[in-house]
Formats: sequence, C-alpha cells, structure tokens
Amino acid sequence: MNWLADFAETLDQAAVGARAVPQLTHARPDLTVEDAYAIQKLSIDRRLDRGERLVGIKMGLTSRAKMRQVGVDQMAWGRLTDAMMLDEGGSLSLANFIHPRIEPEIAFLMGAPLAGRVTMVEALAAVAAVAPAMEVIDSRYEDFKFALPDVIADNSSSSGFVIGGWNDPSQDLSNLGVILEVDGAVTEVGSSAAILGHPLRSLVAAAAMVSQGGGRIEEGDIVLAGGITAAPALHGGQAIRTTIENLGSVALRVQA
Ligand code: 0L1
Ligand code: MG
Repeated sequence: MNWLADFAETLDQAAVGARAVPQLTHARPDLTVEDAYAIQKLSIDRRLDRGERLVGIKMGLTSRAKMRQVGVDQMAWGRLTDAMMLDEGGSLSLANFIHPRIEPEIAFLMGAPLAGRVTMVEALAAVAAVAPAMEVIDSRYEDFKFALPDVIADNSSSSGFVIGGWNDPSQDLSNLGVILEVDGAVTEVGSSAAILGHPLRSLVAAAAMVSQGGGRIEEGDIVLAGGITAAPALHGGQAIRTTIENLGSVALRVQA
C-alpha cells in the first residue's frame, strides 16, 4: 500500500538527512504493530537497494531501564546493516545523527540459524560467540518521543553499533556486571540480568518475533540483546567505554 511506502520513505530520508520528523501515529493514530513492521522492512529495503547488506538484528526494550526511559513497555526488534557497524575504538561524527544516545549491549554471533519457538538451551546451542557491545540509538522522531508502532517503524531507533572482542558463549551470562563510562567517569551501572532476567531470553524472543514476520535469524548474524541501562546522550569530544564482567570492553570516541 502506498501510505506504508510513503512512511518508509519519510523515515529513510529522516535518517539519511539526520532530520527529525513528527511521529507517524500523529498522522495515523490507528497505526498497528503489524503496519509498523511493514514500514520498517520497506524503509530498510531502501537501504539495501542502495547497496547496504543485512548483518543481523537488534532487540529493543528488553530491560526495565530502557522501558522506563522511553515510556514504552513492550519489546521491539530492528534490522542491522553493514553501514551501521562502527569500528571498535573508532570515532563517530555527530553530523550523521539527530540526537544520538549510547547504550551498553551484549552481542551474540550466530553459528547456526534460529527461528520460531526455541528454548534457552537451543538458543545457546546456536550461538558461536558473545561480545560486549554498544548501540547508538537515534530516534528519527522529534524530541525522541514515540509510541510502540512509531519506534518499530523507525527500526527500533537503531543507528549504529560497535562490537568488542568475541568470547566463548559457554559461560554463565546470567548476571555479569556492566559499567558504562563517559570520559573515564562511570555514568551507568547494570547487570546482564537486566535483559529479561538472562540475555539468552532476548535471543529466544528474537527467534520468535523475527519468525512472526516471516524471517529467521541466520548463521553469521549478529544479534544485539537490548540496552542494559538507560542510554545517555552523546556529545562532541566524549570518550565512551562499556565494560562487561568476563567479556571485556568496547570503546568509541565522539568527534569534537
Ligand atoms: O531507546 C529507544 O530508542 C527505544 C528503542 C531501542 C531500545 C533498545 O535498543 O533497547
Ligand atoms: Mg539497544
């Protein structure tokens, strides 16, 4: 339907031009979650048409801290492309974003596909490696405000991500300490348990949600399990580091 494609174009252009747009639900209060995932797909298809490649998925709103921060209390997922990947220890330019925030994440590297209803044991068996990560989220909506269908259509706010060193996944991931430092000062503290009680539960949810949309998580995909803490705003010149117990650190610098 044309209006879905029109919304997809609006969000795609907002991302490309780093310009905020009004929430879609202001124009269309009856927008459903199903419509929103269709818009997300159409808008990411526009990027694929420009030569980007899908490299995985992100889960969003899997922790209470994130739900509280944005006032939406249901999980959502989005698509990751190669153009969103940032170099570990590298820098990002604020010019490419509207009002970016950063959040600590756990990333899974898939060693096998995963789809449908799976147990945590089956999810773990499909994981090749686990890493500390950070996601740059940058809602394309004015004032970073949205309802659930808005944020889903907007690729669950995903704008960039950075992955640290990969680790053996056969370790206890249930309650790993997490700190987010800005310029060497600890600004957020959390635990991997903040992700649905165990980060593997996010992977279980991801398999089910992606299948509902007719897709599956592929071998080689990266899956971001969801923000662990609230996400502070990024400002020029900041040095950002996330450290996760037993998994290591991942860093980024914001260009001045
Ligand atoms: O913070 C937000 O923009 C909500 C969607 C992304 C949340 C997450 O990745 O956990
Ligand atoms: Mg996130």
